[in-house]
Amino acid sequence: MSEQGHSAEGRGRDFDAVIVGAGFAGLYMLHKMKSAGLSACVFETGDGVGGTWYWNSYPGARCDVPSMEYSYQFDEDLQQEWEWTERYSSQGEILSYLEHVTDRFGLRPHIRFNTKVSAASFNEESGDWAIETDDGDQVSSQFLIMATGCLSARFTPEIEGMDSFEGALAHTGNWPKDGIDVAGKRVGVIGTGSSGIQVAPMLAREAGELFVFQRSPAFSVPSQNKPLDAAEQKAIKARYADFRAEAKRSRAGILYGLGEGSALDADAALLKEEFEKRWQAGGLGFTAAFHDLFDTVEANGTAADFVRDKISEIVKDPEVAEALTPHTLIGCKRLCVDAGYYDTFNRENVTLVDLRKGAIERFTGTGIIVGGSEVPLDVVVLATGFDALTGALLRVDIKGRGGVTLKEKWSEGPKTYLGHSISGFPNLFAITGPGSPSVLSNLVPSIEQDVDWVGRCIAHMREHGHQVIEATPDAEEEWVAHVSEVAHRSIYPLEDSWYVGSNVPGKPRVFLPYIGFPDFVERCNKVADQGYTGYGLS
Ligand code: N01
Repeated sequence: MSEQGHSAEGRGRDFDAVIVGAGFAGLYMLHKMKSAGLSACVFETGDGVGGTWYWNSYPGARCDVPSMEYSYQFDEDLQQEWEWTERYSSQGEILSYLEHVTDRFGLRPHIRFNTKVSAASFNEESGDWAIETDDGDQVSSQFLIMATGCLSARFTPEIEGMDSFEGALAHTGNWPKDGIDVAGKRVGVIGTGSSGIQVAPMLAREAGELFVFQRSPAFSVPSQNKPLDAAEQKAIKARYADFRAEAKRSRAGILYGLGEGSALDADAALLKEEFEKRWQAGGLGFTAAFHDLFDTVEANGTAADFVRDKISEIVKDPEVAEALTPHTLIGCKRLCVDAGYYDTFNRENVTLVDLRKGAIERFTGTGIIVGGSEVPLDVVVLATGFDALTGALLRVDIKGRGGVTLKEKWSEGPKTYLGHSISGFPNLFAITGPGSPSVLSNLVPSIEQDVDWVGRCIAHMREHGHQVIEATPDAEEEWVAHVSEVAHRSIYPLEDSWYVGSNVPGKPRVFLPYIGFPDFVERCNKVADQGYTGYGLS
């Protein structure tokens, strides 16, 4: 490692900062550390950069935040020069962008690929972290920065006989780099969240037969993706700073154009007109049609009813349409964005397997047994999601003060201060961790917000000769209570979803993200401006 031994403090440690993960967060964090003259190293499990966009290379993988917003803004030249080709970028284009960023800022030599961080423990005497990798290496660092992503720890359900399946089996979150040949084959997809909804229409075009195994139907709205208009791109770039600033003032940090009216004040004609406008415009702005769709069950129901009607219009077989129709709140389990998902079920080679009528019993060597009979399959795609927000952090054996593990500390749910700091775990930062806006915001600006905050904090420590920073237990308790209180002002926590951890058996039910990007930024800035209130510095 080129930076080894160049600690600014000369205290004999290997690095000032070890960063885990080379996705959007890890790359920018590395750039920040390098720019500040610190020695830093990124450890990355994969053999390339990209994080989420490296692993989720399944057919149809695409972002559902517009390209002009789902990109870095820390470097004006970068954002002016990069040309996005579509309104919503494909996985491949985002990966090319991140590779470009890596080389443009000279980051590659400071990334150790094919190396998984397995454990980290805080040394109370030296104030450093000892970090172990799965190849048996150990390095020391003052700061440990977990840039491990919100949706990176794959969730694979335990289904009897899965290992004995003789066909091809892949999780969407770990798609084989040379793809899977599905042409003319019998293909099964388990799961109908965002990943399943994106992959199914693509597989249906190639497969001989596609079987979609659905346990819970999901709400999805069309993306209406299209090539990005050159004039539109130019106009945004002409005022990019203002455009970004405007986005940051919105609830999710995305320019959805939140409707000013209440759904409860609108009559049937206005509801239909507004929702239809949003449906035609495409994307997640659908649930911003009225300002109160996440405030009350009644308001939310107006949007849910509209999509239910759409499903029955699109899907020709009424029985299949009914099986695809969720009778839940909309958007409280992450809203999906698709390219022809419901219409896929009008194809002759596509079958919906409704698991509410008969659960998956087990795999055989040649298929899946459902409700007593076998669905023969050549390929099975697990679109079964992630152990969101906490999974990637807890899968590393992290030990803080007194040898207390993060797993022990979070046994009843995650506790953080501002989403990135954890009492008892000094000098550790989690980028877009639980208790931050993260998955309820545009993740790239949220990442930049956290990285900038951590960068400023470390600079403050250097300036004032501090070696160790740690959130106080009181500040953490208050933050956890605040995150929960804000969440419970909305109807989000009412629904089962990965937002509350209910998709992973045994995971404590806690609403994980913080609702409200502008409020979060204000609070974080205030803490820094006031000299890091809620922290102990020594
Ligand atoms: O995961 P999910 P995902 N038997 O948890 C089912 C982001 N993302 O990977 O609902 C049968 O949403 C499970 O069923 P149920 C986005 O934030 C973004 O799709 O628990 N089924 C569910 O249907 C998204 O929300 C993009 O009853 C089983 C599915 O698997 C997040 O990632 C694209 C099962 C999991 O859905 C996660 O999405 C992709 C079992 N034993 C992902 N276990 C875009 O930017 C689980 N399921 C567009």
